[in-house]
Amino acid sequence: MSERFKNLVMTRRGMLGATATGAVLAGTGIGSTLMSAKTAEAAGSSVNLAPGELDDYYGFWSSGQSGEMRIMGFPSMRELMRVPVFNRCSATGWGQTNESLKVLTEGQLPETNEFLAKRGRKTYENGDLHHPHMSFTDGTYDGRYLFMNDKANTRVARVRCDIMKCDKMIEIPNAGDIHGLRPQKYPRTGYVFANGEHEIPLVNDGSILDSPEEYVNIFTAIDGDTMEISWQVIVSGNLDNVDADYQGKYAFATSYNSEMGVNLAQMTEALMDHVVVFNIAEIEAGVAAGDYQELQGVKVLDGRKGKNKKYTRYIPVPNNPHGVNTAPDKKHVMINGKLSPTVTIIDVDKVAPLFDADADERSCIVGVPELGLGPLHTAFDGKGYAYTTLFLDSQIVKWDIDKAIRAYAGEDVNPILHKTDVQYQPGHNHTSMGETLEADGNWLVSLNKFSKDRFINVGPLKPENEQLLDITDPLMPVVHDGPTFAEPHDCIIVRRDIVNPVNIYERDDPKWADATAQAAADGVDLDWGNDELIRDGNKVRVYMSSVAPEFSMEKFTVKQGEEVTVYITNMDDVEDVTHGFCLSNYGIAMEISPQETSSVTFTADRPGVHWFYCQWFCHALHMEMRGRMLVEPA
Ligand code: K7E
Ligand code: CUA
Ligand code: CA
Repeated sequence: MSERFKNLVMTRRGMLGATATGAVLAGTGIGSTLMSAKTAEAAGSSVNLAPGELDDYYGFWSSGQSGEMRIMGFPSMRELMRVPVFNRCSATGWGQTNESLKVLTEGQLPETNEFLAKRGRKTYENGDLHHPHMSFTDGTYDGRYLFMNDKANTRVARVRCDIMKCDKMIEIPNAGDIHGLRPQKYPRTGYVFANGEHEIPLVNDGSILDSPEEYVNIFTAIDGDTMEISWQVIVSGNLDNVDADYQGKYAFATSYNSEMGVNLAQMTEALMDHVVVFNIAEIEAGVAAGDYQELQGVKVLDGRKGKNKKYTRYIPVPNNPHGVNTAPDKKHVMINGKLSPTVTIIDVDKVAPLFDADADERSCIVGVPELGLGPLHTAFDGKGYAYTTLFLDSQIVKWDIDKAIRAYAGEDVNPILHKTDVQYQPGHNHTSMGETLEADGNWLVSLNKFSKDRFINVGPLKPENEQLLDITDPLMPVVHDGPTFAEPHDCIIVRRDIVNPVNIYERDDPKWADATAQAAADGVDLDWGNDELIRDGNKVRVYMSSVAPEFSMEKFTVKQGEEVTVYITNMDDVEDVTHGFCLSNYGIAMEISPQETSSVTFTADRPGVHWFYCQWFCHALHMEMRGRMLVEPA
């Protein structure tokens, strides 16, 4: 791009930005157009990366009801990768390969397996991924794992950051529909906390419908290292979002349905709902002392209101609260009011006294700034400021935490610094490194639920809109719009030096340990890529390898009705040479990345010649990379 054209583009971008914030700036006496144009230009130099330039951050994005996790380059907002998790993936074979089916099914509940088997399925085919979060050590990201929830089918999954693939998934028993999810920040993860959002009878066997007093909600702590459930706590009211402190003592979860209503009118009846505080040390002591019942193999403690005040406390807050966000000052936890135009500030240092017998639960509240309509989530810059999404006002409001606390104490100060219009109806927002002690105050992304008129029309279903705000500028100009498909709820923005994935698989990766063991039993060494067809009763195991642009087997023959497993090892150890295996008219395809082994099992119930071909463009002779499976009629 020529300098002249670049300036032209930047100026135009700046003008548009100024229009968006114009209403807010009116009367401030700031030369808004000039100012925004200037900052947009400065920010533009890193948002609009030149070809070949790399981003400073990784963005890990939820995809909501698409069920996958997405990796973004940030701040360019370029989508780099889609990592299938709760969904099925036509490209990689997630949900179809033996390696992925193992991950998808090994943590499923027995009753789920039974239920799905009746439908001829092995696992759920949809998911609703809301909250991706990285593992922590000492209050900041450590680059080991990403954890995420599935609201649709009550699951929690883990992605390995070295290969960016899901390696564990568990279905959470007893709970209804996991929503809020956050890892323990200190001393390390440790626990992954997961909220059951939708209340269900504790023993949900179909005998109870209209006795809501027998419904419960369940808070779950998962061991992030083993992905086994450590304990669960029964609570009063439902659970929405959760966050942990920086002390390793507490977790805080919002409840919008403290009423335990089953319809809208009932769920919004009370003016105050609550935040549940979980006392981790007391719960661990309760587990050690045997103060639990065992349900579906899990230790479940009773933390309902008035039952055992050691485990939980209930802090009344207005009103159907939603997001919970712990500030990097290690001290303040923000509860976003949703139906209340306020954020409630909890001081972590004032939480311990709540567990005394007759403490006033609201004594830990040190601020309740009124920010605007529909506060949902708050992000931080590490400099004492907070940034809250206002869903109804379609704005990001920047406010001063200290001033909000002083105002609550009676001082005449206004904590609000600036509001930037976003397009439209923001849910989550997130700042670079913002949920860690290393919050750097460079960028904020606003995940907007509606894009309306921001893009050319694609029909009745519109994309969502994600906007990037430069928060080094006090006016927080919007410097980028980006459409996304259904429906990123949440994201994290991680400095790139923290994330170091490999380029090529190690041959001893545990991902295909089952294949290695089966091959060894069949006298095949996968590392050497030898070809073999083993017939074992009604089962056939086909071992082959691939080196661009050929499969090691030109053809193989099986009989109709046989159960066939094809194992393929990609012997290429060249970066970026991924092969595929697509078996035509069998509905089968999978990814085989450099030095990876992938396998798939199917019944050869369709006679004839079926070409298998490489579906990942790998070589000038990629089209020629194919072979035949002959299925002889029975
Ligand atoms: Cu959409 Cu975090 Cu599921 Cu808020 S949640 S917006
Ligand atoms: Cu191998 Cu295309
Ligand atoms: Ca309510």
